[in-house]
Amino acid sequence: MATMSHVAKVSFLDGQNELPTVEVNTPWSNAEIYLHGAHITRFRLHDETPLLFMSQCSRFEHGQPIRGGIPVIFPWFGMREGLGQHGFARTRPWDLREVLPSQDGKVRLRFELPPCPEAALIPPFSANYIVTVSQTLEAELIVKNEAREEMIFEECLHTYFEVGDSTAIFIKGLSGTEFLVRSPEVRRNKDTDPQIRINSEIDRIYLNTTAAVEIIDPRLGRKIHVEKENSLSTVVWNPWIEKSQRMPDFGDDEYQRMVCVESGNVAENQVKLAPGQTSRMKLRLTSTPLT
Ligand code: TA6
Repeated sequence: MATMSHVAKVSFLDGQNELPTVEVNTPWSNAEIYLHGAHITRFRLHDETPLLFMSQCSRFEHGQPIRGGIPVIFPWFGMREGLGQHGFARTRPWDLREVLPSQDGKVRLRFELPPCPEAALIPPFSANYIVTVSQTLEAELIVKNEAREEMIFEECLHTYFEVGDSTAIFIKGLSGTEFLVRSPEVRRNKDTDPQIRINSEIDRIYLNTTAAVEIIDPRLGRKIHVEKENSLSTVVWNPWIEKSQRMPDFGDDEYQRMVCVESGNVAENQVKLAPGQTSRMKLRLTSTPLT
């Protein structure tokens, strides 16, 4: 166990199924990241309920996504015929390249996606993921086009939030924004409600929005703040009853304690990078007590 400075501690541990993890303890918070998918599985402010939801039924297996936390979705969002759902970044092992504690107690970690067979599907690129743990959790996905041709991709930090009761929360920040739903058929709507409430399955891709989102949770007495940079899409998802029962790595009743508010660039907001160009999409999460 390495002590990186008197105010923060970084430990390298075996997680579930002996997958390697990095645990970060700061004066304000505790975080856990698996090298598998560079997957943040825990972020909690001391003496608070964890901010991120983790399924009790999650798999921790090579080639399988972890259910909960922040899956890194890249280089595509959704299903690709014969290629699977939500890209390959979340099911590959990433390399931990840097651990940078700072005297103010923050810890910054840089992960890099090493070459992998699936990467041959798209032009040469480099992908780095910077996680900064403090009173807030910051995650930044940095993609550089290393090819001599344009690179087009989708990206999404598919964040699962822990809530006291998903039917009691209010999600604010997306009112008046257009969104896509994809089932039973693709439809484009405009959200005219002042806030989102959950009382059935919801799976909406909000488009062309840079808005911060607030999840107001009266049951846990907190407000979760979801801020983003260089992201035009926000996805809101709760599987509800029937889909929860169909998901083998998700408990039948876990839809009651989670909501996904995901920050990315998907569908018509896909990213187009010229040769040598770099994109930097950033997410910042924290929570404050409901006064
Ligand atoms: O982000 C919403 C979504 O695209 C849903 O349609 C649902 O499939 C969810 O992602 C989870 O996908 P996964 O591949 O992790 O089961």
